[in-house]
Amino acid sequence: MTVADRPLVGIVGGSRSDFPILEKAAAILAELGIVHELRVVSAHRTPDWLFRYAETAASRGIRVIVAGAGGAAHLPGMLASKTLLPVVGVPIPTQDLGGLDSLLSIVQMPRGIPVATVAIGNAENAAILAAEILALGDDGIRERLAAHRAARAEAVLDDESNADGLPHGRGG
Ligand code: RP5
Repeated sequence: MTVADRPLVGIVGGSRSDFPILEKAAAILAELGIVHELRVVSAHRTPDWLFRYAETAASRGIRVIVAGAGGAAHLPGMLASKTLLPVVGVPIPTQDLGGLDSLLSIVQMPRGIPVATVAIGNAENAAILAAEILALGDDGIRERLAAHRAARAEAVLDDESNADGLPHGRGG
């Protein structure tokens, strides 16, 4: 594996059942041309693997970790406690409590060990935030992010409901 092939973002889920949500983060990173990996790392079933993943991530070239977990979701916080890399937490929706349990478990980190937490199930925003962090030191990613955002704005402005000729701030 060359340096260019090494993942910059590590996406991890507490269970393979989290992948349908986390694959949305992977899709955004792919759109932005950011190399990433997607792995299962369970805090309560494989704590030793969690520690090893966190302790080796930076030396493998990972720059941001996106961690999704559901229920008593301690994976993002535990990863954050074992690495200085920024960790973005994705609360996974749950059957019994709708993901409020995941959200509160991830967002309510005690002081000193932050986890940047996105909305329940919103893995897309986790990927965009990871890209924004990487863009601080990478002009190519910054330009692709700007284009990505502009394309989303265009999609709203081009919606057929806006086709009545009213000026909408795009020089019209
Ligand atoms: C957590 O428990 C995972 O993050 C997942 O969201 C939840 C349920 O896991 P499974 O029972 O589907 O493996 O560890």
